[in-house]
Amino acid sequence: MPRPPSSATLNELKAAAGTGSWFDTPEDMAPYLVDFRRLYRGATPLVLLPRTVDEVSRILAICHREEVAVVPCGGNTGYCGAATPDGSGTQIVLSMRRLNRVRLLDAPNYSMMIETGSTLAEAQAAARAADRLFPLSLGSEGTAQIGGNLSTNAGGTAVLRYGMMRDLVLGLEVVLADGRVMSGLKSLRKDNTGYDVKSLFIGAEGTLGVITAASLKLFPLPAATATALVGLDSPHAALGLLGRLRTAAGEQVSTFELMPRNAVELTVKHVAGVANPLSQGTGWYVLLELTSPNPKQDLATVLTDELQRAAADGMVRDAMIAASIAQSQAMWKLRESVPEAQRHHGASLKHDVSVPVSSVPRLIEEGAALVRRFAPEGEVLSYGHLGDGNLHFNVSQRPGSDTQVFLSRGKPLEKAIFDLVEDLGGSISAEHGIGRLKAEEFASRADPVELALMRDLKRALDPKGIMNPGKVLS
Ligand code: 2HG
Ligand code: ZN
Repeated sequence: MPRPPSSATLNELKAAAGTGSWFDTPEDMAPYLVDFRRLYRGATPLVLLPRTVDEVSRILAICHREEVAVVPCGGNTGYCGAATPDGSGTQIVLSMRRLNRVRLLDAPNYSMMIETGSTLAEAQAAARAADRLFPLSLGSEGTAQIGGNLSTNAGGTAVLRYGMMRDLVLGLEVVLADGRVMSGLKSLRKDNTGYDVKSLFIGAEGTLGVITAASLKLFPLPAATATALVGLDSPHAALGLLGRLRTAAGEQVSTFELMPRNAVELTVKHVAGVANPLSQGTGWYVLLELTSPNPKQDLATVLTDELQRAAADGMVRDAMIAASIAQSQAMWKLRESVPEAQRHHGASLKHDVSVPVSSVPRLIEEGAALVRRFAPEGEVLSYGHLGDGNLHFNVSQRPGSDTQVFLSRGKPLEKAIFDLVEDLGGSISAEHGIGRLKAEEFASRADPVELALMRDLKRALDPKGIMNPGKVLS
């Protein structure tokens, strides 16, 4: 069991981080004590901001020796409270934001070694400067850090084509709980030397060690793009369109995002500068994008043909293909502003879940019936990454209803939604992780053998239980 740090230990930790690399005043520490969704508030005696791997290693060696708990923190954009300390005031916060250099960009190898305090946008920009694409893409990319993306195995809007963060990793450098450094920064596509140890730290949310640098896969930069906003009658029709596009354009289909009419309407209402370019007021919308590295590829024609065929078959009601970069950006803004619009609209209950792509329409339909039964003060706002089966099955408070009553429906509704997701062969956390928010549900639903293995791994890698206690494994 971790214990409170003595003042001598706190001084030793400050010395290990170096001059100017720590905060201990309430004003400086405040941003580290609350999570992005304001679900959790914590306390800490010290925030450390190391600049080098050696400093991280020294800090963890001290914490291990003294049995002091450590909470690693990236951009603090997570949805599950994984980067917030508990209320005990005994856990040290380790901010990674100053560890943010690009160590090597190997364009012919299509890879990049980057420190994990870099933001996702910085990683994308470094790749772009070398005429390469780092494809992970999500709304919070200007703030979210590579370390958090790795630790939550982030997803976003390009998973259909490029996979999740885990799929984009070639190697990792990790400081273990006792301060030892695992130097696994290889940049190889083929490497069959024993167990895939690096994979353990991806999605571990800082409970096994601290990832300090990563070797990431890069791809050719798109030189042709076709973006469209499509209006349809149902998620079922959207699924049909996805199948047709994949047949016609294969892996050029890089984004396929589903939004219901109320999400589009709320976003136009609440977020400045957002408009709906379609006029027919359909029940559902899809934002889709095709990309190719070949500038001669006429993707707009491929897309027009397919949309026309789909319209003739009654699958598509309305559509607009962006005729300029500005129009494409406006379509993206509509989709990416949905979470912000939902925040403005009032209280919400969120369920980041996944099911096989083919089961998404059933999830939406049967989930809506559960909301009517368990949370009548709520209205469903289910949108997300249809292309990969990840739906944000969110519920917003109806205007005029009582917030406390609505929020009190959260637990029973979540249980019912998670039961449905399990029945459909899905996952209770698709891309946001477990953190503190879902630790209990995860423990009660995970396969017992798999959970026991996870606990064994935790004990083996962090025998004193100092790494982000209470997160992932309750
Ligand atoms: C998205 O896809 C994000 O926009 C946030 O994952 C989802 O706010 C949400 O529920
Ligand atoms: Zn998402």
